[in-house]
Amino acid sequence: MSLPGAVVTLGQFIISRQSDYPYAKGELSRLLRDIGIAAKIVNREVNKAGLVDILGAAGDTNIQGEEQKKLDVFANEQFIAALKAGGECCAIASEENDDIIIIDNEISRNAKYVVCMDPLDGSSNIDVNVSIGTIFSIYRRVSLSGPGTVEDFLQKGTEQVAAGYIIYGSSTMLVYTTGFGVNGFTLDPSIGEFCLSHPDMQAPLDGNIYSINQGNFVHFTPAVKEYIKYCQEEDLENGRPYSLRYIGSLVADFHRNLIKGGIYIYPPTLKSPKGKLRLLYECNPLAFIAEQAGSKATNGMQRIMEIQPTDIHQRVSLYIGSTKMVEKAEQFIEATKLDLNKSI
Ligand code: AHM
Ligand code: MG
Repeated sequence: MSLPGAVVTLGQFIISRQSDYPYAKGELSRLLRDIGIAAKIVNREVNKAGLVDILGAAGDTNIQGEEQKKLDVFANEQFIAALKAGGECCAIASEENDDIIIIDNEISRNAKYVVCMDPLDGSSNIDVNVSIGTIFSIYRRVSLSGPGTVEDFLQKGTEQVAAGYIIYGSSTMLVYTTGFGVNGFTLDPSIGEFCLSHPDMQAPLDGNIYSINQGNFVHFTPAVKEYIKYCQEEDLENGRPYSLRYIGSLVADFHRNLIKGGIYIYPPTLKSPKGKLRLLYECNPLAFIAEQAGSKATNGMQRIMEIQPTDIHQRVSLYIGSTKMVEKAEQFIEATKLDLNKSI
């Protein structure tokens, strides 16, 4: 127990919550700690990104003779290195790698957990000083021992043991859940620690922000077009028209909507007929956090966390955010399905 008003660091908080898992021996706590360490290293580099003209661009060689890496490549390497060094995870699936990364050494080979991650999400915002994020998700392996396998990753989101994100924004935050609510930690740069700043986060049930790349309107399904029109209609009693806010970094759009109330949608488009976002690296972890905070996440028809993955890089449509808003969007999808049935 900490004294009222005392700062609680991520490390202290993780240890204090270990008793939530009477059967656990501390492996999950150590895994979360490893992710927190990598996040701080990536944060340091993200903050330096604006100095690229001074320090050299990606591909250049710096003064120490080291090659400057693109930030997303750097982030991927840092998280992989931290997870390898920690020894609590037997395999990693990353949005940046075609195949799973098997950590086949003495210590990690028989570790209990596998980690899915999008090391630096929001690629279009990386070089322009706009918020970006890291998303991660942890599963207990299904193979009994030995090197991790693809099957260890092809589990439904309902099997997640923990999930979280780091947002590199006006301040850097780490938000995570282990299925006992959602807690947010802000990095205090003066002490280099993530400190508990948003305990037991609860999302508003309803909101007045919608987030979607409306530039793709022409390619949206009739249901999505109708829902957008609904968002734009005047209905003063119910707070419409809603505000459109779209950063183009999923973590940042999700984080804002989680706190203020809102819906984020990435539906199928001509360019991405199955949706753009990845089930394992982006949708499942955020769905776990959303549900734990009282929000909702579906593909328009089915709960995201109940979708059976068949491929580690699988893409899905995503409707995520305030429960009432997601349910309203689903009503539009249901209504167009009924219309279609009538016309057949
Ligand atoms: P990325 O993993 O290549 O960065 O793509 C995911 C990102 C999300 O962060 C964001 O919400 C979305 O793609 C934006 O896509 P678009 O530019 O098509 O609106
Ligand atoms: Mg991504």
